[in-house]
Amino acid sequence: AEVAPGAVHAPAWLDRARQRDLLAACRDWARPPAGLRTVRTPGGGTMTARQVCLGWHWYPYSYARTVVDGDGAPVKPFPAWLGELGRRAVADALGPDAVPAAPYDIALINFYDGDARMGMHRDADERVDAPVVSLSLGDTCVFRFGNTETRARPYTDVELRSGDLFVFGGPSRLAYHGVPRVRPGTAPPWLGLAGRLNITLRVSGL
Ligand code: MD3
Ligand code: FE
Repeated sequence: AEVAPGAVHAPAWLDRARQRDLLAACRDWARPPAGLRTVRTPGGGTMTARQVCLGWHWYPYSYARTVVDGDGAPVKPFPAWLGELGRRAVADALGPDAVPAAPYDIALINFYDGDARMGMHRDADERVDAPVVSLSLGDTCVFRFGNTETRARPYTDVELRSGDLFVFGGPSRLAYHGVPRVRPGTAPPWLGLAGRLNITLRVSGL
């Protein structure tokens, strides 16, 4: 379903086996060194979703090859298979012409537990306009897709469930978006995940 120009939601894009495999990979990536961390913003706040990065390490508001705001370790490598998954996702959602020439080289993995949320923001730290690929695992969330002008209304709320794909390209690449709530206990029982996990794949242009 196209939620806005260039923003396509593909429910249940990952089958059970692929969800389980991706979760197992995320649990592995979350281990130290360069594992799961709490993100501190320059204003002194902390993000409630914790994060692990592959390929390039994101910290507000830049990218580095080491975990500059954590244990200082080199960021984990971005695996080729994950880039292939990203290209397939873009081709399925937006068509083969939308697949970027440059390879996907960043994964940001956000873990939401308890009351974790994400405020309205834009992703503007990448140097190129390649589509962002988002994959959700675990609990259902309310994803808020806004506009390119302001973090306020108008916006569209969409429920993202375990296995869903969302691709943000074209004019949607710079839209405000956020996660106002996660619905606890809604993860599929066969997955074995308490909470929610979101994997975004990006092209750095670096
Ligand atoms: C629209 N993550 O990592 S995924 C983020 O569920 C982020 O963890 C949320 O916002 C999450 O930056 C939302 C959907 C998403 C991701 C990246 C986008 C939507 C986007 C980039 C541009 C436009
Ligand atoms: Fe974002």
